[in-house]
Amino acid sequence: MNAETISQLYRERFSETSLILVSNREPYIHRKTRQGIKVDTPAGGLTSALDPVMRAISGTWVAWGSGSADREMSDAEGRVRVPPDDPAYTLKRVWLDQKEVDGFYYGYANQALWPLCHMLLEKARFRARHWRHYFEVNRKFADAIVPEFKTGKNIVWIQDYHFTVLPYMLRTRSKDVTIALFWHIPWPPWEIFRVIPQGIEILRGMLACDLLGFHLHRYCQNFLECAEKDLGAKVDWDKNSVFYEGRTTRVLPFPISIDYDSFDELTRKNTTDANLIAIKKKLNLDGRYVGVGVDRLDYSKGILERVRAIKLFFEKYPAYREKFTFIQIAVPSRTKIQEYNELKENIERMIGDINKEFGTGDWTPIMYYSRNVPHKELVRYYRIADIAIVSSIVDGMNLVAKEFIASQIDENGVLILSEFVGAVAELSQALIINPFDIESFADMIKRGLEMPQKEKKRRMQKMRAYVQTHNIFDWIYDNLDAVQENTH
Ligand code: GDG
Repeated sequence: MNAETISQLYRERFSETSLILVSNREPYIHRKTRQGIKVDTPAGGLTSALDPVMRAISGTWVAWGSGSADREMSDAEGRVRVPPDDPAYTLKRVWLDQKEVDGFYYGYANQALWPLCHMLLEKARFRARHWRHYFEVNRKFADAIVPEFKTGKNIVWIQDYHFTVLPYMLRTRSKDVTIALFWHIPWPPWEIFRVIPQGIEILRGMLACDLLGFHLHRYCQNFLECAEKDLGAKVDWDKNSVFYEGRTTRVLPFPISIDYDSFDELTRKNTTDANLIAIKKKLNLDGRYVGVGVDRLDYSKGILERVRAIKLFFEKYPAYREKFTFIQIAVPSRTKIQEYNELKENIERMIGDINKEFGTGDWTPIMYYSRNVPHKELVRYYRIADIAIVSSIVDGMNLVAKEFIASQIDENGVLILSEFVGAVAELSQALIINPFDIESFADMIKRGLEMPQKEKKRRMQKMRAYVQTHNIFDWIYDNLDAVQENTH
């Protein structure tokens, strides 16, 4: 599948069905700048992959209007036609004040649900006022969505953990609408989930959906167990479905992926020999092995564990000092939350100490960039790397691993991958590590750097073939296909 085939298919299939897509982040953000109003498109793979689909079927996208010029550019109902230069569908913005953003987004979504689902209970904060804002924001979204229902069939496709109670709110207002929700992070085992005080409301809210999607079968099983144990819902384990309050919800796995072709193409365009020579020269990497890590700065990504393993690698294998440089790109994220700031400080301190201990006048062991790097630049780092390290301690899927693979156009890179990321099930040709076992982790870095050329190619070819044929458009197709089976 690619953007064009899927768009063609859906133009026909959705001719009598309206699709309303719901996400926290919007696909187009209007920002005031000194030079006037500018439009940003978030770099996220999902928004850019869904955009052509929404254009083809002329749907409605409902999201939080977060840009400083968003109100100015929208009508009284928050609607604006997008893409701005070639309008094809409607973006409906929901307005949130600072208190709501703090409670709903920074509070409940990212300090309660995020750590809970990543099984890091010591980081979870369950505050009643955060829950109140979360609930109210979900209601605001419901108020924005209902007027968009058209006569005929309506499908609402909700993205992520920001909207657990929204399905129930929509269902109470319309029995006929088809509702699906895709959950982008892990779903924890019942023993963990039961800790959250609002567990019942959350499960009940989600079971108003016709379809619930998770990355992995295991997350589906965890969800079904919670529904059975906490709600007493009737679970059909063979059919992956739950019967609750007179309706059936199917709970299915859809492993997400990336726009492989775009990544491959972006790499071919932006990583000419001249580009790569220039970047290596600029960073003083000539004649050295290079490793790369790219992450949103989040405690689930195992950045500290990675840095510890690299330190041990230099201790155990001193011959690699001055011969190997690791480049860590860590995009600041959720910086209003103290936990995230502390993590940033810890990472920076640890890298500083390592650079002081091992570095020389001519060589920095770990180069650290704490900023958003545009994708066309990111692929250059992926290309100059002999190894990429993804060492999350828990991760729903992890798209960086798949992006690294798509950018290995010469099939030379080695992927070192944590056994705790969802993507590991599909990428068995990676070198698999346990990020907590730093001895073996350090040894695996050495193995990656010393892997014979033939083996590198054999492994990378297999993974590239897999990601190419299991891309983001296949994922969209599988989701919408399953949703359409459920349309009322
Ligand atoms: C959640 C789940 C699941 C990173 N740095 C830069 C940059 N990035 C982009 C990457 C990649 C994305 O951010 C990160 O995606 P991940 O999948 O690794 O992680 P989360 O953000 O935590 O996403 C995850 C995902 O949802 C999808 O369902 O896979 O498990 O946690 O696309 O390229 N992009 C740019 N500059 C950077 O510096 N442009």
